[in-house]
Amino acid sequence: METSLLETFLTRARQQPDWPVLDFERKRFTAGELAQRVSAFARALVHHGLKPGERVALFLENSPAFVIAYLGTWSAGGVVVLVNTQYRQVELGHILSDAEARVCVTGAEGAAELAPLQARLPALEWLVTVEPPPGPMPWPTHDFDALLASAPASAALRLPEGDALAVLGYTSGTTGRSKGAMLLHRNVLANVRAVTEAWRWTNADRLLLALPLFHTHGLMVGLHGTLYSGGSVDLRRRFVASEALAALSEDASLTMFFGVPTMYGRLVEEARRTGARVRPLRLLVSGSAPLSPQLFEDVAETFGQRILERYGMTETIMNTTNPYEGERRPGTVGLPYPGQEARVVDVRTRAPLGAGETGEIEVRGPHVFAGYWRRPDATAEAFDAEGWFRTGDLGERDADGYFRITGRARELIISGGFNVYPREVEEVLALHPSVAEVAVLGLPDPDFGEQVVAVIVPRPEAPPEAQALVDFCKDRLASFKKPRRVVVVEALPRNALGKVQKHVLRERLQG
Ligand code: MLC
Ligand code: AMP
Repeated sequence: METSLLETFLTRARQQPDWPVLDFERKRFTAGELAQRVSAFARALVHHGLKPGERVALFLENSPAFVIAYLGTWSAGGVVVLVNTQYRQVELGHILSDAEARVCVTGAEGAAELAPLQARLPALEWLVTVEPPPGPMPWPTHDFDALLASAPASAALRLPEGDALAVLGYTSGTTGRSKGAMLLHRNVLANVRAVTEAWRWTNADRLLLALPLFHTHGLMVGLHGTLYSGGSVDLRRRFVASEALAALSEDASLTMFFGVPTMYGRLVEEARRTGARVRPLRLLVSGSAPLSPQLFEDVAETFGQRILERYGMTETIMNTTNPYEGERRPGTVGLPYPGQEARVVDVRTRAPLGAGETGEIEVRGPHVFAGYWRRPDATAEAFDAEGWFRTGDLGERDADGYFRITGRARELIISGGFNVYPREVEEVLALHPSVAEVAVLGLPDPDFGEQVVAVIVPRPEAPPEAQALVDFCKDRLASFKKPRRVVVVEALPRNALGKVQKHVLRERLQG
């Protein structure tokens, strides 16, 4: 029995080297070609001194290079650190220094973003770039293709053990400082088995994948499932509704599409505008953010298909899913995957609740991560003595076992499937000279589901200019975290303890 997804992929690549696993921008990679490059990348890492367990950050757009660097890092015994390409100085500096990444694989823009951070990243030793860097870099820098071409012909590569660390996925806590969720090879393997089994994913499947590979949905569902099942993937650099719709209408080989609700909303709009007809696929999956029953119906009407909604998170990969066979209920996230558990507990007493009662969702099983990187305090808080993980999501289970997510125990805005922690944006805005006080919250948005809104109390001597505040955020944080709306008030509503009452602000702003 294999102990890692890497082993499954390499074994199949040996047996079926001509398996056409990956298409990207009119270039096709067979499994044999991909495996050969994965091995070359791993040999190059080892040659340059990477030791087992050391971290390699991928700050990279979707491309074959991402897949090669990802699997190649595993093959060298390394640990992949995933970094959203929109991240800027604040997030990037924190993640790369916290993970003590030794190597970073990136593009030209990424290299430009990294360069000023040299003093903060003493562990970072060298870069691999998939495009020429914008100028001289403060680290030794290797071109990706040249690195593969010059890899030594042999190196002792060992397959990872199941208990070895595979990925650090950074996810924010309520403090605004993101934490690295430690996923082991056995977590990854257990979940991809469960997902492919639940969705009847086989080597006859071909997935259109336009989700970013630096997050769970695109990577650990889309790519992992493809590699595990022996199917194939049509990988896109990014999601463009017109292009995705054209592929879904014209390419008869596609059998699946996975997306966040924002993508489905845009696809429906595009289909209505152009009258394009999507071919019936075997499976449409939505997740990462709530899919409204209205959008579920719109997709059913436009595409003739009932979306399968599922629920996951960085720490646990996939938790629950609507059934492949059986009823897919709009507004629910279905039932636990095979071999995994989920329950709802009272937020205060932590006692398990019965059907129809609302509390916090907890999950347990072989898919659940091993804890937060170098944060035993946060890890201890996140688990109970019996190994149940507190998701921070509020919900209920109905009499048939279907889970419904009704809210969040933690303060979190999900905009177009990307997470924004209000505290992180508040900390940046509080540094602006015209801001005396600030509260950030999420309000409904027709395209992104939720939007970031900043409520500001200005300093008397420095009246704020909304655009300047937005730009201030954009210079420091990922652009999707910037406020879409800035509201100026004289005072923030506070309770007797002085805590900002965001629910009062929300009511006022929506009213
Ligand atoms: C982009 N922008 C966003 C945004 N995405 N703003 C708010 N929310 C978002 N989600 C902003 C950019 O910062 C930019 O602003 C402008 O929109 C245009 O950028 P773009 O790159 O052209 O955007 P677009 O291609 O339209 O992106 C929309 C999107 C993207 C839906 C394709 O957001 C996306 O790929 N979302 C998927 C996220 C995802 O994979 N989540 C999974 C997490 S895993 P400006 O001002 O700079 O021009 C997880 C677990 C699980 O949650 O269960 O799956
Ligand atoms: P992340 O930390 O980026 O992995 O985001 C995980 C969070 O996304 C979960 O804790 C949920 O709040 C949310 N999420 C994922 N899937 C769904 C879904 N189908 N419906 C509602 N929220 C979801």
